[in-house]
Amino acid sequence: MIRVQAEPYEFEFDPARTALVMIDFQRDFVYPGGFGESLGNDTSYLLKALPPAERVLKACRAAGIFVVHTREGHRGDLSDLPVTKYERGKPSLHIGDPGPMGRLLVRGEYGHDIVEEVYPIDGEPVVDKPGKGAFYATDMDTILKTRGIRWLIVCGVTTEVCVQTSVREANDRGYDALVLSDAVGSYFPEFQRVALEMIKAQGGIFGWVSDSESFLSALQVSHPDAVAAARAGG
Ligand code: C5J
Repeated sequence: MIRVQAEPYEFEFDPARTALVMIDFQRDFVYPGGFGESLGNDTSYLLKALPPAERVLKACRAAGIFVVHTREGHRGDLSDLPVTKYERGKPSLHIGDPGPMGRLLVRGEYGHDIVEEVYPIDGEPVVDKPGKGAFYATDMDTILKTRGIRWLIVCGVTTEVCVQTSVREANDRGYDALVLSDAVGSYFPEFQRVALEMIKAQGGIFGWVSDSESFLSALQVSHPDAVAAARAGG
């Protein structure tokens, strides 16, 4: 078992039964010109989460920890897009409208795909989800249960929307989730802080919170080469 310094208390996991879940590191959220910016957000806030998430991803890959990625988005014909989500916020651009990175939040478009730094490799399932939660209308639970996964290490964007929704869903399905505070990002610094507080409050009502360095230090004890390579950028 690997023990990570975390709040509200130590997070203990078996790497053979753990998945790293990389949530929605899509150009549409992280870069200007995508869905996130169309809602009036400053996307630069999210970029801060990428280097820590990349180190964690590389270390997990090298340590043989299972990796799953998610993407939020919709079918090209928008048949899985609720009218409520389409209309919400009265944005100047809607989901499905053309933007500089393709149609906003539509599967198969350049903007919908995952940024290069944390791009999936062979053997890492990509779960396409129409909603905020990674488990709603997806095969995420089947993928994890088939491998006997119990513990989740969570990185991604945005902290108070798709990350928190997915952690709540995971909690209800019997997973223990550890969220890495510097490897998740929000457009709103205050929401980032409060969303993490919510997860770990009441004795870890939804899960645990730590940071990428604490996670890597814990992994280093059993997998020194994997962590050294990730820290060196390998
Ligand atoms: C949002 C997400 N913020 N991936 N999606 O709309 O958090």
